[in-house]
Amino acid sequence: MKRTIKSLLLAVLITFAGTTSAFAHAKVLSTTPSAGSILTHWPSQVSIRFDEPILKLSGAVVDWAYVKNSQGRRVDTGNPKVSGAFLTVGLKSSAKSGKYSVQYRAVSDDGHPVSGIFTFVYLPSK
Ligand SMILES: [Cu+2]
Repeated sequence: MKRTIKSLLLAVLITFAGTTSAFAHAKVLSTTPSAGSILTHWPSQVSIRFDEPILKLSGAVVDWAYVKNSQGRRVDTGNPKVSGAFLTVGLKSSAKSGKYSVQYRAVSDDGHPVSGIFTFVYLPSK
């Protein structure tokens, strides 16, 4: 019991001690579509999978994801959904061939934001 309290205290101390916390916050495990992929079919959504549940605050937008075409126009439908370790945003129903970028930000359970960007190419088969 005492040991548990000690390690808890230690954990708290470490958390507040440094800017580079030893406690890893959420990392991206995979994305759908995957980064750098070439798609022949336009997906209905884009999702980012983290290694732990991400924070969801009602009434505050802390997690977001934008999908843009090469002209910088958004092709997502907005209002990304957070479900456990997944951040998902729907896409508009059709798109032109080209390169698309996905930019996202999510907040870890520990309150640290995690952001990133990746691209995929849409090249419909004729
Ligand atoms: Cu963290």
